[in-house]
Amino acid sequence: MKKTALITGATSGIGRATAYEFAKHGIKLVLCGRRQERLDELEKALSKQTEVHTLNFDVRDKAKTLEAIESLPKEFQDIDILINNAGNAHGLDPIQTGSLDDWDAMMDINVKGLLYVSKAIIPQMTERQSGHIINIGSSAGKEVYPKGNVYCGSKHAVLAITEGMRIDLNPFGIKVTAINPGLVETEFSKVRFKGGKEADSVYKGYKALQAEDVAEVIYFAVSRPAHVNIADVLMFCTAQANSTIVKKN
Ligand code: NDP
Ligand code: 8X3
Repeated sequence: MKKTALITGATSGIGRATAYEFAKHGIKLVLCGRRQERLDELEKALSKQTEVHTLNFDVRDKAKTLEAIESLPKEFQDIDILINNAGNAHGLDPIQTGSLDDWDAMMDINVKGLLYVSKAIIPQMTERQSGHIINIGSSAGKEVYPKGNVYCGSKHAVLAITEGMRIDLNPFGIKVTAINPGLVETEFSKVRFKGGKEADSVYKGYKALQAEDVAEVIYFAVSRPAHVNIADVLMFCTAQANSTIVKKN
């Protein structure tokens, strides 16, 4: 039987590439995001390969998140694979000058949003005693870099929550995976720098990971045999050694 995946943050970057990768393999898709026109484009493009349903909600809004997931039509209700991917960095500032709004955005989206979506889906997985949750963390969840403070904090939280999920969901046979990429060339830096020109140089002078590189690893994780769980992946582009060392031309 075809599996169904729900992907948050499917309108861009890693989430979008994962939607394309999963569609190639015939996985049914529930694609989530806030930009309706992009959801419509995705539905149109991927419906040729698989069944697609889209949901428009902001993961910061607890009630809307639960309501949207509850509203799924019967044929999309049983989620086998949850990709908790929606998230971003907002700002890159030392702690003493950081913006409270940026801090709220990162904790509310990257941490609390992930929890709201998980809360809406985990009970059906425990009921069926099966499922796979993949949380998109970051190398920023494994180390801290200058001015990364709260973003790194949010991704350290994602990793801790992932490990907690793996423990608590162990009796139910549910797989839990963290995929932690380094620099990936997406809209991430545009969002981090609010469209400012600092974003232009982030991926210059070396070949960063592409969203498709991460999507392939995500598909690898979901396509392992039943007894195999890829628990934790840290992936960098070849030019990157850690959060602060990148070999540029
Ligand atoms: P993008 O900016 O390209 O994509 C972010 C996605 O998240 C968009 O689809 C966006 O959709 C969605 N999103 C953002 N805020 C909200 C919200 N409040 N409610 C619902 N959806 C939201 O970035 P990436 O693809 O790079 O990022 C995806 C994940 O990967 C994030 O968790 C990020 O932290 C992580 N990551 C990224 C790395 C990178 O270098 N790019 C490296 C390591 C991890 P919409 O605006 O339509 O709602
Ligand atoms: C995104 C990678 O290095 O910008 O999580 O934090 S980094």
